[in-house]
Amino acid sequence: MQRYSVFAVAREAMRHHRGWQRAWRSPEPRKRYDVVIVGAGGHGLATAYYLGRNHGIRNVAILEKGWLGGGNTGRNTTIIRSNYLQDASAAIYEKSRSLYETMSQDLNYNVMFSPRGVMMLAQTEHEKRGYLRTAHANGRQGVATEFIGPDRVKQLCPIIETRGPRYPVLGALWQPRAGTARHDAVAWGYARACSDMGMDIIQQCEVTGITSRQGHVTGVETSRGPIACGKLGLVAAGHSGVLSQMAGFRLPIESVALQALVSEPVKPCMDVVVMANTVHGYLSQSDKGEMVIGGGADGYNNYTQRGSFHHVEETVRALIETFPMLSRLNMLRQWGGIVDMTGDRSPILSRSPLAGCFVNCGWGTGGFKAIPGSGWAMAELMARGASTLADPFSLSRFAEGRFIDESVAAGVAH
Ligand code: FAD
Ligand code: PYC
Repeated sequence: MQRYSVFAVAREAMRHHRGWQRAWRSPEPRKRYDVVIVGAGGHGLATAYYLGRNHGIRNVAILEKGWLGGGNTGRNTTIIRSNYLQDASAAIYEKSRSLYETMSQDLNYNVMFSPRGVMMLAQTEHEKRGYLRTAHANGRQGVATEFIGPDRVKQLCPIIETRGPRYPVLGALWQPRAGTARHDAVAWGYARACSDMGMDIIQQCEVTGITSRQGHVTGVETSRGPIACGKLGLVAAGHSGVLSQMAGFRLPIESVALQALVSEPVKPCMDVVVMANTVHGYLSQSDKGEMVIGGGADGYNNYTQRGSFHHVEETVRALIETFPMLSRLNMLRQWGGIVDMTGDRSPILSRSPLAGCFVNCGWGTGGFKAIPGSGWAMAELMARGASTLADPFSLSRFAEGRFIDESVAAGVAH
């Protein structure tokens, strides 16, 4: 793999940038792989990467029906944090956040991780008590968060109206090393590293069927022909239910649209991320100057990657009360993705009823932050059959009633 560095940029500048290699190969699919991963989003690519890097399993194909990173990985609002309540969640999200800290160096690819700090506003007494509880839990879990008062909120983010008429800001749960990263770059960085390890990323290759013999997976049918495999990982976010049906089992997942929008670019006015969950809105400023805005998920199941119009209005209306300056901005564009929701708002990282077939899904509205941690844990599960980080998130928890309730920490109304 050609290394990216300041010297490489200087060298290429001298020869009119004619020497850059393609970041990843586009091979024809082979007949068989040790492992096939369905879905070249962040989680599928990270799973493949850690299978190769941590476990030496490199005869791997990642199959993608569209283009890599074109699902939720390239559609999210890039918030990274680990301020969850339950121990199992704090462990995997904090592992993930810490992997983000060194991801650019690990992958030799600038993912623009920006630990600018994330605050979750408390705008009711109930919410304040909830975040105080999370701050205490995080203290015991080794996750650095604190509850801050309204004056500190205003100091960190001057454009907030803390004395709003309906929902004054009573404080916030503050995680200073949380932040954002460039979402496409995360997918591209993993893809480049996977390709460099000899793995095949096959785009425009839709999985249409899953084959098995005597209860064990044997391969997949695809739009580019059959591909045999020893192990199969289903990592398809909002389409996980469709794939599990092909494998002959059902998942406790609902697919709904979540959308986001950005304003016209403005001068720097906000260098933290703010989530205002009582009013259902969140806000940050991109490096290009756009205000990045999101709200709650649509209230009905569907597979359209658009989102409904009334949600845009609701989100902006809610946020204007806390951020009055937004009312003067023109909105530039809006988009949506299909998120995969479980009942307890925690992911599923698990073996499945079909031997050799594993599932990684249920990240819902909050899986961008989890990409490296999830890939690390899923790779361990697929390679070794067990993983300390993944095991609490097995499918069996739904049968056992052992829910990992993160409906508050999920941070987005649903
Ligand atoms: P995806 O990136 O969706 O990848 C799955 C891939 O599987 C897709 O590329 C799809 O084409 C492919 N696929 C599906 N079916 C098949 C098939 N049959 N054959 C082959 N390929 C198939 N999370 C955060 O942590 N922070 C945020 O700020 C945040 N904001 C969000 C905002 C929005 C608007 C949305 C929609 C989501 C947001 N999320 C956020 C959630 C986050 O984006 C997802 O949880 C995460 O990206 C899921 O990654 P993934 O790799 O599992 O899925
Ligand atoms: O999980 O932090 C999050 C998030 C923010 C916006 C959407 N999801």
